[in-house]
Amino acid sequence: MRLIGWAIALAAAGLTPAAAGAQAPAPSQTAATTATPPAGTAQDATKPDAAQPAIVYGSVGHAIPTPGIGEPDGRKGLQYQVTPIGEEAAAFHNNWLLTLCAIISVFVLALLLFAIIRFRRGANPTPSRNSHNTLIEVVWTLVPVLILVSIAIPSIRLLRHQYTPPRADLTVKVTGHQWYWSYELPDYGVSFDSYMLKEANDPTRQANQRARDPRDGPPLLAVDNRLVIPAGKVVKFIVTADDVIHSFAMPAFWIKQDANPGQLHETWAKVDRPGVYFGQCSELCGARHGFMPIAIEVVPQAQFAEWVGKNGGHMPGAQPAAAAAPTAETAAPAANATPEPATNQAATAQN
Ligand SMILES: [Cu+2]
Repeated sequence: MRLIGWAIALAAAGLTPAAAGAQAPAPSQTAATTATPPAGTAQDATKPDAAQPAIVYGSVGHAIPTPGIGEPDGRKGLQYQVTPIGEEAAAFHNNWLLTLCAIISVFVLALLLFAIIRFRRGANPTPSRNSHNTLIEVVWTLVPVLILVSIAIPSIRLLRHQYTPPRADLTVKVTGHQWYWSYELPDYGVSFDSYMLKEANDPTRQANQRARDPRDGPPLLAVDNRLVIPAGKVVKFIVTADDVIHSFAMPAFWIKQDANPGQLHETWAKVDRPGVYFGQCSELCGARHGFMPIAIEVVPQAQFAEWVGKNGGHMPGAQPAAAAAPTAETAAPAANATPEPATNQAATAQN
């Protein structure tokens, strides 16, 4: 009996809140230690934040975003568009579709009010027995058809413009991962990963991850390594994923392209206005789906060349940079991009 008593006491001790409390941090610790640190930030895990190399805001890759452009600012409607396709689509939506919706809504409301008042029992005690009126029937068939045609023509024209891109000046391969993006500029020898910048007080932030500064961009949208593209050039995005389905979405460019494992999808953008633009993964891709933002910085051509050089790349025709480090970095994402069939199926099933 005494033995059983001891056994019960020991079991109870194992289940006390204190014991549970001691075990509780384990999952978060595991998550923190297994999370991949941001690659390419050249930050030393052994040094505290203060000892990390200072970021020069305003320099290429660290331009300060303009509030209200390329980021949500609480406005109703579409973000300010900076690509020809975005401008065409926004004009179609704002000038034609919204006007049409408003006219139809007001017309239907007016008809309803007229019928309710004019034909109420008090004003119209003996209802009409008419059941057909050829003219009205022709009108209410023909008018909606004409409305649909007036929507279809600009809509199909927009699709045609969107899917017949001009010749690309630059190709960027975009790969979605759980839960970050990686970018590769194959013609320039540049490839890197891009992670969301966590807030300073975020308990999941590692010692070697720098915290978000307001100059990096809004919370949940700022990233450690932005994709930098030249202004006024046609950029072709080859979009794919290496685990589950993600979606590469950049509202100010009118881009939303699914990133599927084992498939290459293509989209494009030509941005004339230099600036910083933010987007997000737009396909539910797992637990941290909401924490894999996209940040693209558009810069003049000279600054783009500077950024390529800084990232160990080279402009086409120029000799590759002497540093050997980027070569290894370039090889890593290529290996990641090779999809493993088994993982893929499991991943797709998850979606
Ligand atoms: Cu995703």
